[in-house]
Amino acid sequence: MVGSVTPDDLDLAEVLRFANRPARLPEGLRWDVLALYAGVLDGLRAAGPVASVGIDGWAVDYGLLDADGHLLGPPAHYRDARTEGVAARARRTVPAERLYARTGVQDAPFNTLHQLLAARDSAQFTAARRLLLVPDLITYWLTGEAGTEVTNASTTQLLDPRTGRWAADVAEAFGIDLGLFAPFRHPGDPAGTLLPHVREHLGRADPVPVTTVASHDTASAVVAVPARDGERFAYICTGTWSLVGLELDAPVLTAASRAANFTNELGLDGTVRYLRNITGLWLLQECMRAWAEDDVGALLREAAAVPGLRSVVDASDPAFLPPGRMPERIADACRSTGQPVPSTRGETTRCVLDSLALAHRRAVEEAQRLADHPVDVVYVVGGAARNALLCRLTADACGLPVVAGPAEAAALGNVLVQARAHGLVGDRAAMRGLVARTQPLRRYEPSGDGAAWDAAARRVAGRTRP
Ligand code: LRH
Repeated sequence: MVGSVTPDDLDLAEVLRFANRPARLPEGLRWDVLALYAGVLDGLRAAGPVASVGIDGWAVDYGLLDADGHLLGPPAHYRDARTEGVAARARRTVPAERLYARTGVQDAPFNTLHQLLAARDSAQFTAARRLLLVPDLITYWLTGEAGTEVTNASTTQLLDPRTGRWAADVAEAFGIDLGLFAPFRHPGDPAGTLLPHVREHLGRADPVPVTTVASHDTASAVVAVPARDGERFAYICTGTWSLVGLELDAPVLTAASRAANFTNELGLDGTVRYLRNITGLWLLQECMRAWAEDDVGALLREAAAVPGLRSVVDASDPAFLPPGRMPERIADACRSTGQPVPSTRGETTRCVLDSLALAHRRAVEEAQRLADHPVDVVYVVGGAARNALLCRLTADACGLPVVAGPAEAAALGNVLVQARAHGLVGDRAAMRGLVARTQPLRRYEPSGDGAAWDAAARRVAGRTRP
């Protein structure tokens, strides 16, 4: 994505899109990170003469480097089964209460901490001298400079969200050597310049700066939430996941917050992203893969034509985390909760969308209560901003207006942080104002039919915790 930023204008153009296809190797599900890097290089070439480059990506996963700085193998996918049962064992070393009080991170099987505990006896881990989170790994390959970007580091379950520094006592209790991590860098910091062979590939003679952005894609997306200054808002960052929550000044580390499985991740300028991970459009993506269907528009039309709220599943149930057999798994979940089993693609799609809207509502409600932070509006950014049915259902379920857009929020947030580092735009409020003035947004008012959603909520109640 190439962004053009002036104090009055913000424009984003897609120059190249490539697939991110993990592969199942005998040892497990792995990311094809070389293909991703090759895609990045192709994209940079297609982008032409840009003034700065910034890399963001999904959280928690990492590559391990040996003493020569060489990658020790493809990074494991956070949906890989290697972390099964690890969290429960980890709690015997550090009790859940203490771990949450120190790191504020949700109890999820894929947290970096659990991945490290699952991997630590492997030959690969024994040889590892450096750990780079995936966006930091791409940045390292582009610049030769290793760093640990702090918004993404906050998803490892090894960071203290109150200080933005490592929770050294937690790492020590688990025997994790924090020396594996490179020094911290913060959004806006320089991250080096493109290495000579990269510049040669791009046909650039001049040094091209790489700028640290909020490298966790969700942190970048929250930067581009077009909220007005002083507005009381919740956000839903949509895509494979739905990340539903609030922007706060300080983490919420209470027992009630832990029980509700909210996470405290760091955002731009020391803000806290207080949110819940919901198994977002992954549910639909996996159904589409099973049906060999790539026309989401057709499915949404079929879903709009069938009755709503017939069957709902718990979209934050980690049972939906692994890939495979998604339509059947959704049908099983409906059957086991005594609800009608969706039998057509339209019914299954409708079940997914209703379930997501319901999970959005629950997270918006609980976040407000747990953080004592009421909101008046919900911003939907990311891919689902283009999904009118899901936005409408979310507004109805939450009983709040939804403002949808931009769909490419993570890319816009990435570009805005680079632009700020280069003196082109002001503070967070100015960035958001620029998004609001320049990007197409659509507002959905709630229909007021709260009772039907209340009844549906009761059907999946009590099934949120892993
Ligand atoms: C979204 C995301 C999310 C994480 C998950 C692993 O892409 O970064 O915020 O929880 O991937």
